[in-house]
Amino acid sequence: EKASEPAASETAATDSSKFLSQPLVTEIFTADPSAHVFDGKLYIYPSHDIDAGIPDDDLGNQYAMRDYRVLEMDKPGGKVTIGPVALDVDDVPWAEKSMWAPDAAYKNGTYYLYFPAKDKDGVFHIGVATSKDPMGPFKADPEPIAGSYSIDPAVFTDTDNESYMYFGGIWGGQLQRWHTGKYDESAGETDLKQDDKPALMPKVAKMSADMKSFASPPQDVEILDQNGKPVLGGDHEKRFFEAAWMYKRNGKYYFTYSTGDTHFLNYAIGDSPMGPFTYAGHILKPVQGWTSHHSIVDWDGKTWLFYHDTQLSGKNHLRNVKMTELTFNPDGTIQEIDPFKH
Ligand code: FUB
Repeated sequence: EKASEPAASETAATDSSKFLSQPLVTEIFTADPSAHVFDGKLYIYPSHDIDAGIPDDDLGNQYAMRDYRVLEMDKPGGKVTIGPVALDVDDVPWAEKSMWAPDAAYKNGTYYLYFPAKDKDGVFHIGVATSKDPMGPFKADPEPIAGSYSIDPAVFTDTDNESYMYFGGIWGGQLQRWHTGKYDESAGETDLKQDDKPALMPKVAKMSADMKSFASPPQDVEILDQNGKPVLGGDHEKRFFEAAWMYKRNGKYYFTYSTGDTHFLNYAIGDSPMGPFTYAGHILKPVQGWTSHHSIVDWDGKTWLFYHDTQLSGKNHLRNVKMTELTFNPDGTIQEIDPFKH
């Protein structure tokens, strides 16, 4: 009888939940994890998901977040500390609601929190708030960053100390409404519906030395296919949707993003932080839940992917952040992760 029992390792292999990364915190719902290493410690700047009782729609009104809380970790696999409220929408003079995916940066003794929110007219802009402590509390500037719009700011500081903000998101993120450079509500609620034309591209702007304004107007982040042609609007498995993140490795710039309605995390590689970038593949297959949003950071000798899914709630708008190791092939390409096997 003993011989017919499966070995312990075989039993484990059939139970995929044993291989899932586990939520980093369970006390609150968190999403869109932007991870940074400051002074050797890891800080995560996530969205703080709440249930506001708003039904799901394609504009994401169910993502009705109102504040931010920072997570801190001493070592991979170590205890995760949940900070107090770092910034509340009531303390942002220009913002009314929808405190979506934030990011943070550090320069010259100051920590900067960047966040998208809707103003009183329901239009997304990007705000900035500062603190002397990476956990906050942060004090918001009275106005959004001049010339900013749409969602999902990601600020990358290069080895020459220049910083860049990547941003944008279509559908509920409103990027399609800025296709002329001015807000145009008639552009609708999804994309420009031009499947055989270049897709709407994310934006990048160099930051001024004060880290609170753009040094130059935002420009397109060009994502090209293997033939050097822009990825098309109809190519939903490749085109940019939201969740920009820049990661630099061996002198190459990896522009990474979510494909939204096809639920992949993708990457495209370039030689400059301003692009262009050539599409290179998927990083993460679809997770449980509609959205996928991530960051990539080197820490403790490894490269980590921070991402989220809905393991704790089973609901799209109540997410939990996770981390898992990212592995590169010798040619610099990324080994695609199946979230149900990690
Ligand atoms: O968390 C709200 C929105 O959902 C984010 O801004 C998007 O990237 C998506 O994750």
